[in-house]
Amino acid sequence: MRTEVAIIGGGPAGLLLSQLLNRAGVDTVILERVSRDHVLSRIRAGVLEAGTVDLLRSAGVSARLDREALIHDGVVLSDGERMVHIDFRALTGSSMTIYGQTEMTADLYAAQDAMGTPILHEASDVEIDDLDQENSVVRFHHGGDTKHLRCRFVAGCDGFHGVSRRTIPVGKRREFERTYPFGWLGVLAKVPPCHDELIYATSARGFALASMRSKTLSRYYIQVPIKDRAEDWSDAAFWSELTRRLPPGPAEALTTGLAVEKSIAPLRSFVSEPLRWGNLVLAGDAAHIVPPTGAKGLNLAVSDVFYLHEALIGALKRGDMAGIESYSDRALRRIWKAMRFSWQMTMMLHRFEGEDSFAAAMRGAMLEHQQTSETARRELAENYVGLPF
Ligand code: FAS
Ligand code: PHB
Repeated sequence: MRTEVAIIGGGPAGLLLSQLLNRAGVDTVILERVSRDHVLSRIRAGVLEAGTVDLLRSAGVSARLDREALIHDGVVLSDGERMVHIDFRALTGSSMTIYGQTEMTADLYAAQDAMGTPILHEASDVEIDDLDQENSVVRFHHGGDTKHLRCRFVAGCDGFHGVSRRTIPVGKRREFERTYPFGWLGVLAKVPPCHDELIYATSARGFALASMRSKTLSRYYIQVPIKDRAEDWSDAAFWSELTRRLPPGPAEALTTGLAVEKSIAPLRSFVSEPLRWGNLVLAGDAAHIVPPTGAKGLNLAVSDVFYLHEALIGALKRGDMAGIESYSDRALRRIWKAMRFSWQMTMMLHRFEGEDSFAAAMRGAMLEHQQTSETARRELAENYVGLPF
């Protein structure tokens, strides 16, 4: 088998990169470890930056999003008493789009099918060789056979647990990590949202987030100890705890119901540098992980893809390697700023086991400052809606 770009991973990063490259006349093959149904069963991100929507539009995959998505001009930060509105539109002129990652991924699969792009699901034992040669080889098992895919570039879009990052020699990788002693227990329920915008709530009992997918489908999270298991939480226990962490108005407005999905996501800050090793280039969770507190994970994968698709088209269509040579530094500049924002939102809103009264006082002072300073709100809004690509 031969292609120009072998893409490891059929999640949002791999699919969007493939779609953009195919539209520019660059051939790709996508190798995905699990079935398509498994990829589409994942409930993950739900909030898209304007830059993400723009890139989806230029990739020709925004028709359903334009029909179905909600546009939000702000979010609410709250503690037991206060609800502080961060008005994106007034502060930045931008807004956020509510559209599930699952829907975005389904739209990308449909577009790639229409392109006739080879997407090999349940491809296993992927190994990447000859990254220092003119052409590289990706070896893998599929359909009972061992296959070899020759290619000019390999795009590692295989997430945190993928093989791509680990193909870069460990002595050549610089890794930065912060793990948090708690996770987010997330529930998806077919109930109307309790508020018209997202609420990031800090409380003495821990963090909670009221989000949504539509006006009839809500997504809620509560901070739980990292040792908790989703099956230990009944729906009733979840709704009761969420109600105690939300501010009074939304808590009273909360509609509870059957959890159609319930899972715990660990929180981690992680960056691996560089994003390139010979013909291998990393994008998305394969290179970095942010805690979801800043709604940056998916959006950061998209900005990586924005830089990477330009670089690959330059190299393959014009023989210009400048974009490939500068890709890692260019993407990392935006990655680190999103990493900082996501870390700060996590530290500012979560309660740490055994913390002293000073830490709680700092959270209170943070919210007070957001409430009284337009400058503080503008800084938060600028990062939340997404820094320029
Ligand atoms: P992905 O992990 O989505 O996709 C990688 C793909 O590669 C997967 O389909 C995987 O099966 C495949 N793969 C792995 N190893 C392979 C191999 N060896 N060979 C072939 N294929 C392989 N972000 C937010 O903004 N908000 C959220 O609320 C949020 N919640 C999340 C909850 C969870 C449980 C997780 C894990 C992530 C969450 N994220 C959230 C972040 C998430 O949205 C990611 O940022 C986004 O999925 C990144 O997309 P990709 O880089 O494509 O990685
Ligand atoms: C979600 O709706 O899943 C969501 C929204 C905002 C976040 C994290 C998750 O910061």
